[in-house]
Amino acid sequence: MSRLTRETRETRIQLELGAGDGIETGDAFLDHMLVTLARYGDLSLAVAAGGDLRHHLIEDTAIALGELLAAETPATCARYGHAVVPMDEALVEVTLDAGGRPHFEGRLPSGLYEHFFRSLALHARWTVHVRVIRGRDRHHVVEAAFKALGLALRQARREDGAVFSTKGAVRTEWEVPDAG
Ligand SMILES: [Mn+2]
Repeated sequence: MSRLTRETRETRIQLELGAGDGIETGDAFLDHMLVTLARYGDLSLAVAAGGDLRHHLIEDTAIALGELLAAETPATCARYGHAVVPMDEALVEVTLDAGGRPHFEGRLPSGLYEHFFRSLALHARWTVHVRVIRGRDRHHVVEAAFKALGLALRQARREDGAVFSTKGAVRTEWEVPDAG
């Protein structure tokens, strides 16, 4: 099990991965999305978080989770993941490369959650492409995006026994940074 605590004057985020249980951020929709990501991504994730503003809480949770996943994804992972998830009228595709190339492409109908996806991708050192194929209900579109990300990262983080790169390396080892 690994832990990460990130504390600033704006937020305090505590994460546990591997044997974690319980997600409590004080924001019901963020909790709902993190529970979804953990379930679809096969992450035993615990989150205890709080902050001054919803924007800071969502952004800093994404940063902390990205840093923890960067440290806890094996260099010999399958690296790529892809999923297309329907949720009623919404249909969202996520394509993921966990090979140490931080990049985000895509639009979500929520600035806060587009920011979450970008912060998570950059801090996890993933390439993430999100494509909203269709959808009218913002809740459905964002939730389908979290489900698709979870399924994609479940594939990408799976141990594959060898480094999947023509360069022979996907990244060097990363330390989990200190809070701040
Ligand atoms: Mn829902």
